[in-house]
Amino acid sequence: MYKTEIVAYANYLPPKAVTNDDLSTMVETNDEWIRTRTGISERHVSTGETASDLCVKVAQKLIEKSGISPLDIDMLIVATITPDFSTPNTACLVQAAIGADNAFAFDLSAACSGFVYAMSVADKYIKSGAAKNILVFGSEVLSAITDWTDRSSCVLFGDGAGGVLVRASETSGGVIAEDIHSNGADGHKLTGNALYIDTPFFDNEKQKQPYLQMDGRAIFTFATKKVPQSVSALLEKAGVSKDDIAYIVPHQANYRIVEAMAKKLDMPLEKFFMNIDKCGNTSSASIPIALAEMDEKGLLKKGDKIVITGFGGGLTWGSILLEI
Ligand code: B82
Repeated sequence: MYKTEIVAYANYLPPKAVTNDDLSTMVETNDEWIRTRTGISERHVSTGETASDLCVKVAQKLIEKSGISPLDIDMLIVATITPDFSTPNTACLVQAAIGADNAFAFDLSAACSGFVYAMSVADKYIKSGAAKNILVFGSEVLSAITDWTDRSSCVLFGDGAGGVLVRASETSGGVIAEDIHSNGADGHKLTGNALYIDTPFFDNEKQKQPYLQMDGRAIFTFATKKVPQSVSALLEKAGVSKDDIAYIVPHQANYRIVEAMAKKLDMPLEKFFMNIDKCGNTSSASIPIALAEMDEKGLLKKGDKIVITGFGGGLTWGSILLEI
């Protein structure tokens, strides 16, 4: 059976950075309040770039870093909750832009767990022998579904994309184990961009709900309970001890969530990679953006074991053990 090896990492943030001070001129908030509650100092926002545009930038870097011919790419998966269109899917737009003419391409919707889910899918295609080279992305333009008049939510989100090239390998390493879950019954606790039906056949009396909305307390409790459980279950399945993990790369939702997770797992906070200060919460993009930054900084060392763990709307959550 093949192994799913990550051969290249890349990310792309739109150039416009919006600081907490910038936001304090738009809504009643301030830098100290935002930093102490979330860990965020600034976020990048699109000035017109769509989720596919961000992915194309990432794909070009992945192609350059790995030397792969676009014609050798078998499959593209884009995890996103902010696709350019309902159809064509974002991944097809990326396929066309990079000339991956032999690939098939689709989007995956699992909110902030999207990249973990997409890696799980890619892993199955590789392990079955159905695909050899796959581009896996997380890409979001959350600014388009953010209520910029709501001080409790507009300070949280950012735009960006990250991705990896995974390849069928016969050597050791790659995706070792996974632990993935959903709980649709609590889905209403974190929602965004509801389909609005108002037609000649139905006069909708409700308001449109285009924006991200969340029951902060409830999902904080969900994340700090379920994610440590998932990481523990993952390590137990794989027979790997916490001490053998070089880094945990969590979805960058909120600094305080990660602090609580570290405490519950009884692991040092330094093992949890964080870059929320510069990016905010970029949903499905946050883990691959973090991985590419870690790669650039030389933190991903051959043979090291790391855990990526996502949690978000759905509700969805899941963890994957990777050997670099
Ligand atoms: S919060 O409710 O305002 N809070 C926790 C009590 C502040 C410390 C809050 C804030 Br601010 C930001 C994020 C969350 C949160 O719980 N986020 C998530 C939880 C689960 C899954 C995804 C997320 C996410 O934000 O992406 C709470």
